[in-house]
Amino acid sequence: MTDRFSFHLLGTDGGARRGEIRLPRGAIRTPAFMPVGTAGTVKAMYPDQVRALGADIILGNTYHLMLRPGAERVARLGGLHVFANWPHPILTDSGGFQVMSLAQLRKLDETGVTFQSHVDGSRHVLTPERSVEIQLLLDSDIIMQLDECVRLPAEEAEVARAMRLSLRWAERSKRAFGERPDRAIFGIVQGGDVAHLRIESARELAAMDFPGYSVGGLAVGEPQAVMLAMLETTNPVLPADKPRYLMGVGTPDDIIESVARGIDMFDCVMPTRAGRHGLAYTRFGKINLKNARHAEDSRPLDEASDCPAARDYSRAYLHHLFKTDEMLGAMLLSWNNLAYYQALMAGIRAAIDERRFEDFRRTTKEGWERGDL
Ligand code: PRF
Repeated sequence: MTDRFSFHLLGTDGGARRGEIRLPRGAIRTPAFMPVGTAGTVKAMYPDQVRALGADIILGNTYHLMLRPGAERVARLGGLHVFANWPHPILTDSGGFQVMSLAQLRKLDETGVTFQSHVDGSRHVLTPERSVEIQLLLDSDIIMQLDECVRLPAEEAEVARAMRLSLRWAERSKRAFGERPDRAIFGIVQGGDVAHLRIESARELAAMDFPGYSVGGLAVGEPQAVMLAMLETTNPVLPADKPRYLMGVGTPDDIIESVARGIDMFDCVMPTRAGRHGLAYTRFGKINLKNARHAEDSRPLDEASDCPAARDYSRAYLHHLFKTDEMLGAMLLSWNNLAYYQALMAGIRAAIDERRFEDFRRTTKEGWERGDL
């Protein structure tokens, strides 16, 4: 056990990095996938189940929790770990990205962002200082600076303006965070699809000496090749001895390709959201259980999986659960999909440890392409 945040680079294989983040609430094995628990719950999953799949950390959202139940209330109830019965590390996003995608009547200026709640229309202000305060009230272990993410495609001038605003907000966020060795605040690289803006952002943030760095503003409408090119541009500028988190990414293929370019942490709603909509991730690629071709298929999703959801229920039964809108369908596919993602991360980590990441990358992709029929 430790009383401070630290990152340890344990080994590399090509561009891929194997590491460990240490925190008072536990260690995070990297490369790591963080299941998304937006409103203090990984949807349709019990916390014990999430943990048993191998998740060392989950994500929570400032935006949702400040609206309901409110950060001060969570603090009075003992913080998010106690409230949600997740005693392990939690990373929180800062709210700006969710305001821009969910809130109404948004107004952004140098001070911060003013918006109306998507829940009840009430008016709220999020400044860099208030975002850090909320994340500390939640008792988050890894806090994000407030930033502005621009959707792509966008004009270069607009991308540059948002990136430089995010740099000024990075300084304010870091100052508001102060000296707290028991947790960490990450700066967020912006700069859209413009290489020189990404480099400027990463350099300036590195000069501020954050405990870790997030890569934001990607997977927001650009092709995968552009995202990967931006990682190749940005990652060499970031300090090698600090963790790198690619925000809101992604598909299993995005994750493997980003690990190959030096990313250590990921989060995405994809496994849980797709699961609630009838889509299963497997070693053989994606399976849409709503499709009528599964109506009499007595095979499980993957008889070789460790996950009961993949092994013990037929595709025909899963198809029936989605046709009848039964809750168990969403529960089983969320479980299957998070199991698949965590097994993928475990496979990635073992491959880097054994310096066979290239081989793992190739055979994993071959499995998706081959299918199972
Ligand atoms: N900034 C923040 N959160 C995010 C993003 C970002 O750019 C993204 C972009 N993929 C997802 N979540 N603060």
